[in-house]
Amino acid sequence: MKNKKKIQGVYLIADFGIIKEGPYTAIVESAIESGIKAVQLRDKDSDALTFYKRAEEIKKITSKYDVPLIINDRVDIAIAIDADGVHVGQKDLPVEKVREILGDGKIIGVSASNLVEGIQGEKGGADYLGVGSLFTTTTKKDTRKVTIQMLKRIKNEVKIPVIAIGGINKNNLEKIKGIADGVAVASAILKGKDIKRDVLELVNLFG
Ligand code: TZP
Ligand code: MG
Repeated sequence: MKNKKKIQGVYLIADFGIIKEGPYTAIVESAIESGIKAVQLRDKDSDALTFYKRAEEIKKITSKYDVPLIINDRVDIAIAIDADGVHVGQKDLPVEKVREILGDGKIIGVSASNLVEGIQGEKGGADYLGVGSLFTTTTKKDTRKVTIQMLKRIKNEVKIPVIAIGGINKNNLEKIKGIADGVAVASAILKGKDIKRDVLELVNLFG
C-alpha cells in the first residue's frame, strides 16, 4: 500500500462558493508552487457532475506536484476520482463508516470544535482533525467558535495532526503558530489579488 501523506502546513480550501467560475486549476497550481501542502475541494452548491468534473481537473494538478487532494463531504466523488482522501464534518457520514468504505490507504479528516469530537474523531480512525472556527469567517455559515485555549487542549489530547481553520489570515496566523500542525485557509488566499504572494506570506509566517 502507498504511504499516506501526512497533513500539515498551509492547507488550501479550494471553495467553489468563492472561486465560482474562476480559473480554478491555475489558482490551485499557483498556490502549490508557493508552498501549499494539501488541497481540499469544497463545493457545497454544485451538482455531483460539476463537482466530479472539477475534482478530476484539480487532481491532475495535485498529482503532478504530489500534493494530497481531499474531497469535502462526498465519499462517492473521492472514490470516483481516486482522491487521496475525504474530509467529513459532524453531520456527514461517520468517520468509522468512511474508513470502512475507503479502507486504510486513504486520508480521512474530521471537523472538531471541542475535545469530545476531537477524541472521538481520532478513535474513529481519522488521520487528522480540522479544528475551528478560530476566527470570524464568511466562508461557512454554521460555524462554532473555538478558542485558542481549546485548540491547545485538543492538540494535547490527540496524536493525529490538528489543522486550525476559520478566518485565518496573515494578521492572526501568529496566534496559532506553534500550536496547530497546520492551518486551513480559504478567503485569505482565494479573495486576494496575488495568490502567489499571499500564499508565500502565509507559508513564511507559519514557518
Ligand atoms: N470550516 C470551519 S471554518 C471554515 C470551514 C470550512 C471556513 C474556512 O474558510 P476561511 O475563508 O479561511 O475562513
Ligand atoms: Mg461536511
